Amino acid sequence: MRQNLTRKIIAAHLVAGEMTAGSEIAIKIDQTLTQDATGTMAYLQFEAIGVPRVRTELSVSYIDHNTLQTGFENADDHRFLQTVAAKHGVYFSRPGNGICHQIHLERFGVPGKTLLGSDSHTPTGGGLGMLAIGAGGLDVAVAMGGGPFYLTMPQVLKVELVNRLRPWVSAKDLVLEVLRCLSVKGGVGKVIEYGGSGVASLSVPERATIANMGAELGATSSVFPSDEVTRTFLAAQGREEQWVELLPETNAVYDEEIVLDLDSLEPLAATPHSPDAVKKIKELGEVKVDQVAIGSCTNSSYADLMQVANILRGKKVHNEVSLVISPGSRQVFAMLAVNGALADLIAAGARILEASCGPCIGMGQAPPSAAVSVRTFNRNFPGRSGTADAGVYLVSPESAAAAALAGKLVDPRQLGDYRQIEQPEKFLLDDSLIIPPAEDPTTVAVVRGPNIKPLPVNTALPENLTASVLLKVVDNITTDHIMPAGAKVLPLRSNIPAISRYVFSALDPGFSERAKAAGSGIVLGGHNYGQGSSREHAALAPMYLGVKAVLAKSFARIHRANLINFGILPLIFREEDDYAKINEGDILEIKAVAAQLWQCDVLTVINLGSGEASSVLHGLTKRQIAIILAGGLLNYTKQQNR
Ligand code: MIC
Ligand code: SF4
Repeated sequence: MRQNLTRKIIAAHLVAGEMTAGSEIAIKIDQTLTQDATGTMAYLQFEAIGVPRVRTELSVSYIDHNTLQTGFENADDHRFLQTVAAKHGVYFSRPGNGICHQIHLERFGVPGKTLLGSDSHTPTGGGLGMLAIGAGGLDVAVAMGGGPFYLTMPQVLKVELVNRLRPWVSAKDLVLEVLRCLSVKGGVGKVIEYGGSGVASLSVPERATIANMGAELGATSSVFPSDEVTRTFLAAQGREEQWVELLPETNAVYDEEIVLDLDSLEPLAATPHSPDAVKKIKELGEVKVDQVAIGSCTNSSYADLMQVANILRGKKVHNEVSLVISPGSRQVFAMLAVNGALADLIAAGARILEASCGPCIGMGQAPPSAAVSVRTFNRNFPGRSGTADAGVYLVSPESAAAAALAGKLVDPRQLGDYRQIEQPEKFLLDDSLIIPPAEDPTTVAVVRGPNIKPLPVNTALPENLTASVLLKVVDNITTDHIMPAGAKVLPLRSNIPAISRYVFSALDPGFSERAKAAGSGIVLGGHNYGQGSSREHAALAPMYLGVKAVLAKSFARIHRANLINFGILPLIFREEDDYAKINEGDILEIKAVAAQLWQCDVLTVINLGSGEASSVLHGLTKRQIAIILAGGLLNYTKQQNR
C-alpha cells in the first residue's frame, strides 16, 4: 500500500501493535511539551515514576496559562516548574515568553518528529509536518520517562486543498469550513492529513492555525507535508538545518478523502456555543459586538497581528467595543514593537495583554453580561469566557479587526483593498527566556509551595460495583463543564482537594458535596462526553470525589484516555436507548467487574430501582484493563518498572 504521510511517520515510530485502523499501537515519542495548568501534575507524576532525567530528545515546560498571579499559587507553581525542569532535563520557557504551541512551532518543532503535549492543541505542530498529539499529563510524564505512547491506530482522512484563498479569506475560515462539514465529532479516531496543490499557498503559521483547530474536530492530530514553505519558515527561524522534506508517497492511499476548493471560501464565524456551528458572516444579520479578543494559539502569529495592525492603522476602535490583543509569543510581540505596528494597535485603542493564553482560558477579560464577544480563538463553549450568558463567535483576525471597528459583525471584504502580509525573511531571535536544564542536577532543589498538594491515588475497583448515578448529562459535554478553568479555578490546578469543589459546578453546584457524601458514584453522559481540553483534572478531580465509572453514548479521545489513566471505567451503552432508562439517583450495580472486564467486551449493568439490565461495552485493551484494575496508570507503570 502506498503510504500517506501520517502512516509514514507512525511507521518510523512504531514500537508495538499493528497499523490497522482501530487497533491499539504504541509509538516512540521524540519531544514533549507541557504547560503550567497541566504541568504541575505531569511533573509530580514524572517524579513519582522515578526516572531521574527525561529520556526524550527534547522536553519543554511552558508557562502560559496561569499568568495572572492573583495570589501566590501561580507564582509558586512557576517556581516549582522551573526547578523541577532544571533538575530533570527539561527546557523551561518563562512566563512572558508566550503560548506553548506558538513557541514550539517557532523554536523547537521538527518535521517528521513525534510530539506529545499535555494540551489538546498540541497538534498545532502538524503545521510543520510533525505528528503532534495532545494527551493527559500522565501520558506525557510516561513519555518523558522513555515509555511509548499508546493510541488507537487512526484512520487517515485526506483534505485535498485546491486553488488558493481569496483576499480577506484566511486559514481560520478554511478550518471553520472543515468544522462545518465534519462537526466536532467528525475527526474522532482520525488524523486529518492536508494535501493537494493548495497547500503550497499556505504559510507555516497558516497551516498551524488549521492543524490547531483539528482539536475541535476531535481528531487525533492534523498534519501537513514538510515542503519548501516549511524550509523557508525554519530558515527564517534560524533552524534550516532541522528541515527535512516529508511528503506522502505518490498515489498514497487514504481511508477517506474530501476536496476543499479554497477559492470558494468566504469569511465564516462559529456561532455560540460550538466551534462547528459555522455560518457565513454575511448571512448572520445584525450582530452587535461588545468585545473583540485577538490572540490564542490559533491566531496570534506575526502575520495575523500585522494584518490586524494594517486594518486598524489610523482608525479607532468602536466606542462600545473593548478590543484586547494578546500576542502569541514574545517573538511576535517584540517584532510588532520594533516595526511600529504595536504603536498602531495602541493608537487605535486596543488593550494590549501579555503574550499568554489570557482570555482564551478565561484568565481575565470576561465580557459583560449577555455580551457578544468576537474572538480569534478556537473554543466558544458556554461559560469558558468567564461570563455564563455571553455569546462567543470564533472568527479570523481579519473579521475580528473589522468587527472592532464597526461595532458589529461585518464581512471583512467591506474593508476594501487587501494587503497580503509576507512572512518575514528573518524572525527576531532571542531565546533568553528559555532556560536550558541544569548540567548538574544535584545542584537544584525542587521548590514546592503550600498549594502544591500530593497526588491523590485511586482505590482499587470493588469486586462488585454498586453506586448511585450522581449526575445525568446531555451530548457534547465539554471538559469546561466537568472541570471549569478561569481565573478563580485555574490557580487550584496543583491542589486536587481544593479544585474538586468545582467539578460540574456550572451544571450542578451541589455535585461535589453530593459525590463526596456518597463515597462512590457513576456519571451518565451522552455523545462525545469530555470533548475539548486535555486537562486530566476532569478525570482526577471526579476520581478524588469517588466517581468510579462514566456510562456514556460515546467519549472524546483524550478524556477517555484520562479516565482510564486514573482508574475510572469508561463504559458505552450498547443500545443508546438504554440511556433514557437510567435517571439521576438510580442505584446501579455491576457484578464481578474484573471478571466481566477480562471475559469479553460486554458488561451487564443492573438498575437496582427498576430491575432492568443494560449491556455496556468497555472497548478496553488488556493493557487498559490492567491499568484500571491497578487503580490507574501511575500504579501500573510503577508495577512494570519494578
Ligand atoms: C484549553 O484550551 O482548554 C486548555 C486550557 O489549553 C486545555 C488544557 C488545560 O485545561 O490546562 C487544553 O486544551 O488541553
Ligand atoms: Fe491556551 Fe487557549 Fe490555546 Fe488552550 S486553546 S493552549 S488556553 S491559547
